[in-house]
Amino acid sequence: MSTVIRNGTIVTADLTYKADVLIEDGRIAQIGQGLGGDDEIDATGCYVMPGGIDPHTHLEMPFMGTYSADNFDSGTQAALAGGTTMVVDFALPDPGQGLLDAIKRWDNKSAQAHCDYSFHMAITWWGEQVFDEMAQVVRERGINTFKHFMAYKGALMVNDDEMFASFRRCAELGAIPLVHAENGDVVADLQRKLMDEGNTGPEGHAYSRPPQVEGEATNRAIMIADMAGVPLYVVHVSCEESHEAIRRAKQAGKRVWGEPLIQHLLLDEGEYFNHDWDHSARRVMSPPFRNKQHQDSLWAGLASGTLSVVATDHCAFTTDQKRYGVGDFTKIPNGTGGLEDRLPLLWTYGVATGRLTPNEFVAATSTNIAKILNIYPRKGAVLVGADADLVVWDPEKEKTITAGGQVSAIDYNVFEGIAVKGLPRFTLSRGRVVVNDGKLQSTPGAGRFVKRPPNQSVHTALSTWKGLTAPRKVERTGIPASGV
Ligand code: DUC
Ligand code: ZN
Ligand code: ZN
Ligand code: ZN
Repeated sequence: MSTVIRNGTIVTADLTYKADVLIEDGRIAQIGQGLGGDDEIDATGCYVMPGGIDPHTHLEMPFMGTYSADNFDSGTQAALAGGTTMVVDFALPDPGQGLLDAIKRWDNKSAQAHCDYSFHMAITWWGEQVFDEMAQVVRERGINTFKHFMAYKGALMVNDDEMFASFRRCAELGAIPLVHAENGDVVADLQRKLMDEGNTGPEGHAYSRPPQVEGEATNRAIMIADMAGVPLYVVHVSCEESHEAIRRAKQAGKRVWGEPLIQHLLLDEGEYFNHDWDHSARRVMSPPFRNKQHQDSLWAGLASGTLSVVATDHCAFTTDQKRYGVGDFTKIPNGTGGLEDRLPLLWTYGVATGRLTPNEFVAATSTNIAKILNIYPRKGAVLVGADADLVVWDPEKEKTITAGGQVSAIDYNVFEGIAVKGLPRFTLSRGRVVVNDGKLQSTPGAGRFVKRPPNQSVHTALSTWKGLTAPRKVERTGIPASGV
């Protein structure tokens, strides 16, 4: 059985050209003119692009007393509906839980995935078991990225000594550390102060996480990574302070990548003020939305290449779940959705406005992260031999985003009422048509885990601090991890 995508214009991170794409056994078999196949997909007037890769999702995540509402079933369907054909979720160990046990839990959740997926491994504590199991995580499970939360004190947060230990271990294993960069100590202090003063509403969330807490943590993580001799990937860069730290590091030859979210590019802090409680609480995420100057900084970073990847941090909670925080903003589950809307929004407000070229769009939504995660060109490419994870993109197709029309399981959409022009006509997951003119026809369990081997070459230029081997243990200097 073969399928041919005919009459489209192929857009990759580098090239734009007219050609047909022949797919056999889930892979791209041939690219050329006048190709034929058993099935034919008409891409007249459309772009044929690598499907989106969202490197930052939290599906069915145990967090702040509940679980995020989109699981691998609804979440990956939402992804496909919006042209995203692979997600990377975060396997989170419970306090004191081993890494391999945590991955097993994520294996169970992800059995319902409709598209291909992978995991990042979160390091939430440090000890001999973590030290030892990191090697197995990389070598046996094919996970080459380790996430560190510098915020969520008393829950997911790691201290600097733990982070330095883990970064050095990453260096030994050829893995890449990721950071959620916010100063968790300062956030906890500001939260207490705001609550004491009676600022209990969702706007307190924004006040407790100013850009400085993010800028400080980003700088700190960059310096710690430099001393450990590892590259660094900074998730959800939301402000100029953090972007500036990344720019400066890159300019000094450090290998640091920054990931803005579609939410921070388009939504601003006004959402937390002069709105009703539900409206604002639904938009509580960390980091919070920022002002227009920060948004301009992020767009400039994407155009200039100082920021590399647009993600979502998709972590959706229902209005009822958000209401856990009535009377105490620190208990509002942090997170927003975006999986379904990332590509159409970035196209409409990035490409159609002239801020990004179509090629830059592909780089930011797919190819750059495939390279960073070491799965290129199997993913993120339109090349012979690559997986046929493709989106046939209709730049003329329009819709207005509404909660009523979405696949995500929650009862609202933070982009409600925003018009998009540019949507998938077809989405293909390893050669299968899973979205046909807006209609989902995917299968739970069809998605496969994608192994990601370590990429030693990104470490080779970073050997200044060689000889600092990772410690198997560190004394905890702060309060112990106590669960989510
Ligand atoms: N931020 C969120 O808003 N939700 C999930 C975790 C995170 O860091
Ligand atoms: Zn985060
Ligand atoms: Zn508003
Ligand atoms: Zn996240």
